[in-house]
Formats: sequence, structure tokens, C-alpha cells
Amino acid sequence: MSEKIIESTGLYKSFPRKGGAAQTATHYCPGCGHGVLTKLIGEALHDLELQDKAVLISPVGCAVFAYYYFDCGNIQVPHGRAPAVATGVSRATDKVVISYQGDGDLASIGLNETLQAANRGEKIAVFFVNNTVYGMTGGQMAPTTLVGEKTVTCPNGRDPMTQGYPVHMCELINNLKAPVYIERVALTDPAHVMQARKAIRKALEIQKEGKGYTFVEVLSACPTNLKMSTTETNKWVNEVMTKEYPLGKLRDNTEATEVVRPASDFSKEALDKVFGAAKSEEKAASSEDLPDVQVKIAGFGGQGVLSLGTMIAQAGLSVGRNVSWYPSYGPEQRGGTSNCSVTLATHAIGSPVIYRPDLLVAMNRPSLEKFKNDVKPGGVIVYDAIMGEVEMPAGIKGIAVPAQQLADEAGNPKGANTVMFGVIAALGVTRLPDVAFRNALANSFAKKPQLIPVNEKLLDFVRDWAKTHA
Ligand SMILES: Cc1ncc(C[n+]2csc(CCOP(=O)(O)OP(=O)(O)O)c2C)c(N)n1
Ligand code: SF4
Repeated sequence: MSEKIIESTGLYKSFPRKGGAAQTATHYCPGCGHGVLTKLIGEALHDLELQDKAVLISPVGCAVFAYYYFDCGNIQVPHGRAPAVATGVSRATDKVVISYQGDGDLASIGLNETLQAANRGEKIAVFFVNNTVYGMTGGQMAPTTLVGEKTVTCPNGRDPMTQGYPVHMCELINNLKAPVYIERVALTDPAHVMQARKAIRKALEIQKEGKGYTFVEVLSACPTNLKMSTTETNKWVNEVMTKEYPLGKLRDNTEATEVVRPASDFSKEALDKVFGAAKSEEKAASSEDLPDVQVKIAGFGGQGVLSLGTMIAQAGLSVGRNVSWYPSYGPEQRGGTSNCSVTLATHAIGSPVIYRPDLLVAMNRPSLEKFKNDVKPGGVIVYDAIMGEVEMPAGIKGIAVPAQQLADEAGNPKGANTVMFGVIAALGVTRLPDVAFRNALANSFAKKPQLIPVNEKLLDFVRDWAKTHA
């Protein structure tokens, strides 16, 4: 009698991990469904000639090392983020995209992304390993844990009164219009494995044809966390788990589905158009080739740190510089630390992150201490004089500004921020002309135009102060 043996041809021949010795066994526990599913997908990729065309997204969970096994394109992504990454790859390329996920990954931390990707009908084959627990982290309760099933986080068994009911992913997804194919299978014995094999191949064929979203849920044994033998676990899946999660095809719209969505245009020309790159290159070519200027402004939330940064960025924008403004603040509405980074450049800006500012504006002492050693040699630190004695790093010029006092003296007690803005204008570090600062003021107070002349007056007052003090 001839016997069909599933060949693991779509997998690497051996699996050397982290530069260690080559292994021919996976890292999965004996009897684990992941190992069987890996072989089935590998075999299908090979038989359908998809290895060069497929990108497999591996999750966080026991399948995190899938990229050591599948001989195709591989990406490993953060917990629950596979549908988002799969969407990107699927839309940007003509690849067959596979999202391989466990129940914690897909139905808990990644539930929203899962449903949204299914609802959008992304061209992705999702293989969902439902083993009713968080396997990798030691068997915590998962969204799919059965009522009464004991796990390390529900040692008395899942109680729906406190932990809710098991989540049925196939049925949830079957409520959405877009998916093309939905089936639930099991990996418990040869007959079920053969049915799973068919479903996997079907899902990948649909991807090969570019028809749309497919979802195959795979009931899978985790003998390690269920604390049973492989035979007992498989029996449990067949006899207990399938009562909660009935096997079978929930939808097959393959025949009725046409390939409708055109491939997205991710050509360089199209992307340049979206991001205005061509325009910015033109602008750069016609501008004076000034070096980049990087400014960091830091203080507490509520001190106008972010708006001061916005004003500097607006000043740059108004005279045709490329600018970036990059805020960073804590979760508190008020009082937490807050800073922003502003880059003014002639050419396109690659990253808004600043490590070595030319100018630091420090609104309080903790911010000054935190960032003062980052300032470039020859750079400037402007700080609020209220801090008192301050030690400057070697080669850095420090300017103490009595911001509130100057604002009061100028008859504009709410203008401490404009004082700092005026000092920055007077220093010339930003290499922006005077008109740029006036433009930014006008822009900032556009909704209260009566405040524009008041603040322009303050700007002039500060400029005079800076001539003698800075
Ligand atoms: C953002 C984040 N949260 C939590 C974790 C911890 N973590 C690692 S794997 C995992 C659960 C995986 O369970 P499942 O998706 O069911 O996969 P299995 O291991 O059972 O195959 C968790 C919570 C993490 N790595 N990252
Ligand atoms: S812990 Fe469970 S899911 Fe993870 S490899 Fe072992 S048997 Fe498989």
C-alpha cells in the first residue's frame, strides 16, 4: 500500500538559529499543532510554486521563529500587528501574503486590526492557530479559552461571569461582507489533517489568483500547556473543543469573486506626487544652500514649549525652508515633561529626530540638565533666568532670559513665550530673516489679529534687550 507522506519541501532543509548549530527539528514541543501546520503551509507553497512569490508574516507567540523554517520571504512583526504589516506588503507588492497568528495575537491584542483587515478584504491568507491558550508565555487564558477550561490565569476554570465567553473568530469574520473564504479545521488525526491541508491550499490558491481575504482557523493542540499527552490533547480537541468551535466551511465565494481592485501604485513617481517631493526638490534647488539648523525646546507641559516650536517652524516655512516639528510629551495633560524638535533645512528632511541641536531653549532646570550636553560645540542655550546660577558645558554660549520680567516691562504680561521667540530671532542662530519671525507671529495670532501689533512691539522690545544682553 502506498503512503502519501507530506514533504516539507517549502521549508529550509535545516534550521540553524541565532548562528547556532543547524537543526532539523523545529523549536515546537512534540505534538504541537504549529509543527503540523508549518509543514502543511510549506508543502502548499512548494506545490503551488509560490515560494518566490510569498511573504510570510510571523507573529509574537510560539510561531515567532517561523522565519527560520519557511523558505520564502519572511517578516516578523510586533504582537498583533500582522494584519497591518500584511496589508502594507499586499498593497505595495504583487506578493502572496500570509499572516500566521495565534489566538492571543489575533483575537486579543490584534483583534481590531484583524477585523479591520478582514472588513477591507485585504488580499491576505490568514492562518489562525487556536490552541485556547497563550502558549509561548506559559499557558495564560486566551480569548478562545473554553468555559470551565483551567489555565494559569483562570486556575478554577474560565468563568463567563468574570472572564466572558470564548470568542468565535470564524463566525465574527463571517459577519463581514468582504472575506472570500472562511473555514475552520483541526490538526488532530490524519483525516482532519487532510481536510486542513485542502483548506490551506485553497486559501493560497485564492491568494495566487489575487481574489481577496481568506481566513482559516486551525484548532491545534498545545499538550504542554494543557498538561496532557499528545493523544489526550488531540482527543480533547476532537471531543471538547469542536463542540465550541464547530469545524467546516463557513464561506466560499471563490467562484463569485472577481479580481476587482487594481494594484496600488507605489512607483517612485506616484509617491513623489503624494509627498510633493518633486516640488520640494525644486524649492531646494532655488533656495540659498544654507546648512540645516536644529532647535530643541524643552520644559513642562503648559509652558508653551510645543507652540514655541510651531512658531519657529512656521517662521521657516514662511520663507520657503523645509521644516519638521516633532513633539514629545508624557501622558499628562498639564505639568509633565514636554519637548519638541524643529529642523530648518534647505533640502528634504530625512528624519525629524534631533540628537545634537544648534540651539536649546530650556524652560526649566530639569530640561536644561537633561539636554545641555547634547548641544553642538559652538551652539547656544537660551534658558529662563528664573533658574538662577547655571553651569554651561564648555564651548556653549548660555543666555539667561528673564522672560516674564521682560514681558511685564513691555506691558504684555502674557507674552513670555514671545520674549523667548524674540531672543531666538535676535540671536540669528536660525539663519531666518526678520520677516520670517513677523510672518510666524501673524500666523499664530491669525484668530486674534488685535494681538499681532502688541506682539510685534514686544518682538522689537526684546530685540533691543538682546543687543545689550545676548
Ligand atoms: C506587546 C506585547 N505584549 C505582550 C507580549 C507577551 N506575549 C508574548 S507571546 C504572547 C501570547 C501569545 O499567545 P498566542 O498568540 O495564543 O500564541 P501561541 O504562543 O499560543 O502560539 C504574549 C502575551 C509581547 N511579547 N508583546
Ligand atoms: S507551548 Fe504549546 S503552542 Fe507553544 S510550542 Fe509548545 S505545544 Fe506548541
